[in-house]
Amino acid sequence: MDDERRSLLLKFSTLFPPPPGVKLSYGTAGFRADASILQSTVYRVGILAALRSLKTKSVIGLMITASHNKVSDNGVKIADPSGGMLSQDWEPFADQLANAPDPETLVSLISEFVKKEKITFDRAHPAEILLGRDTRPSGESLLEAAKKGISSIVGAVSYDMGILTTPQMHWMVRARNKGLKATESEYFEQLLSSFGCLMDLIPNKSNINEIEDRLIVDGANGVGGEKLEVIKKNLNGLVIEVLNSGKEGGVLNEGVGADFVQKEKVVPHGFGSNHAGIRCASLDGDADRLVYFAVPPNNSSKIDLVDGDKILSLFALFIKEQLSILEGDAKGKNNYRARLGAVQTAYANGASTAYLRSLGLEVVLAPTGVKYLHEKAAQYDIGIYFEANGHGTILFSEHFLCWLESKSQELSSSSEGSELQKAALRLSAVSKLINQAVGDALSGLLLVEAILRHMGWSIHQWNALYEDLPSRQLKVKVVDRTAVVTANAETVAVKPPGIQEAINVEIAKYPHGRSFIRPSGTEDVIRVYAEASTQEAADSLANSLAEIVDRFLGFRSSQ
Ligand code: G16
Repeated sequence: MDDERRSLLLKFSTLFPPPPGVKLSYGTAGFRADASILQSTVYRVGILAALRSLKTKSVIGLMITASHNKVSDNGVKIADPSGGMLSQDWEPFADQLANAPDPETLVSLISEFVKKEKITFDRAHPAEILLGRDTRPSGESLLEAAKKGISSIVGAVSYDMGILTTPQMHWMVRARNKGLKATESEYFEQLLSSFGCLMDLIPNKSNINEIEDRLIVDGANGVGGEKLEVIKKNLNGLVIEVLNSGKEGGVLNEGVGADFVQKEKVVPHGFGSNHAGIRCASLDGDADRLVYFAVPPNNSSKIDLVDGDKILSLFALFIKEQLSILEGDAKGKNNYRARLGAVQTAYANGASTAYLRSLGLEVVLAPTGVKYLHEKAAQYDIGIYFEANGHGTILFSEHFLCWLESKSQELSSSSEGSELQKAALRLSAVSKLINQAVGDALSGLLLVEAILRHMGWSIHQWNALYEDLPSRQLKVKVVDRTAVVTANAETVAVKPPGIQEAINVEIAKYPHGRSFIRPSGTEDVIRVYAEASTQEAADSLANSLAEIVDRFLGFRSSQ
């Protein structure tokens, strides 16, 4: 690195000293911590984004969000050229950058890395970074730190895309690198036109009249509700009412939002028995997660939760149906048997995995974090991945989309208006509606709504696809969460020694018991999951594991 670059880096980095005594890690979805200690980290991630752009000669995204975390937290993550998460082989460098104790160490780390990765500085091809943030009050000043980090690399340019959902940022980066226009209006346009196309293809239009056309959405007091307000008036056949939009004075993710609804299984703030019988959905703070729920008519705060596993099941059923229609083209010249697979995590309810297998799908497990699920889903012609918490999407391979395109052409001349042609058109519309870069609550919601109308199903009929095994999730604060190390897609704890044996003894006490622990990658806690044949048994198994965590790791307090 030449002297001009070195001195610019040194000059700016002295303005962003790291917080003393804090060690941060890139984690499940980027760096997350209390916003007050993140200036230096975000500044350094700005540098990282510029280097990543130079290395890949592509546009990179930098998003400031802490998604489901409390409002006082914030975070930062990178969207790679494909629109997916930062390549995992750059995560150790991200950790080193964030934790470099002083400007000199930081600059020599960067220098060595630039050399090792053969990153070249070419004034004709500067680094380009799209910037976005969610609605957190700390976002604005953190964005300034990111801009400083980017401009610490000579010639790098950033474009502030404003307040966005995280999936919008991933979508924009993907679109830009494909040479397409990538503004928010193009994103909305793609969602609206593909949703409209699916609605036009509904086989029995009377289905639409049989189901409630109203959907009440809990916006988590975050960015998702705001964006839904923009598009809702253009959705024919769907009436959306947004509660907890953030305008009513509620706090982001506090007693609201997909994480709260899925974990606590109670109505979010603002919902009550007046919503009984109406389909309800909940987004998380940056609208990358989606769950549905129904409020029971009996004034109880408990809800019927329709989680990410059920969204996955609904999508799988619909796609399988369309593929089966196409596979039945007896006269077709250009037939193909697509490989359809589902990816879940250890949190997936056992009943959902059994249901997906009963549909004939291959089901594989990945560790928590969409970066792991996405990678596995990309190995199929159509790979559907979902975490139980509502984070997921459907990936279509280029190979499959090329085949679908040529099949559609064949059908448009041989079978215009046939069921075969409609199946091809539906799959093509799904591939445009559903975000190919990352899980997206807005596009997921529109796909759920279109499929429910296609099936003529109420939320209760959808929920009855299978019955969830009772489960419980807890989080336990410990002194050092990194003391827990897991294997086999987080189903086994290999460290600290002896903990898995203690867990096994507890699990053996419960019929159909299944349970695991894992360190969170977004909060400073150990997570506990338990499943058993009754709710009491699942609660008791989860509590026993929390006590084991306490015994092995030093308990502070549980929530
Ligand atoms: C992020 C990740 C998800 C993950 C969740 C919880 O979600 O994108 O894949 O399931 O964190 O992770 P952990 O259990 O490690 O804390 P979000 O919506 O917060 O970005």
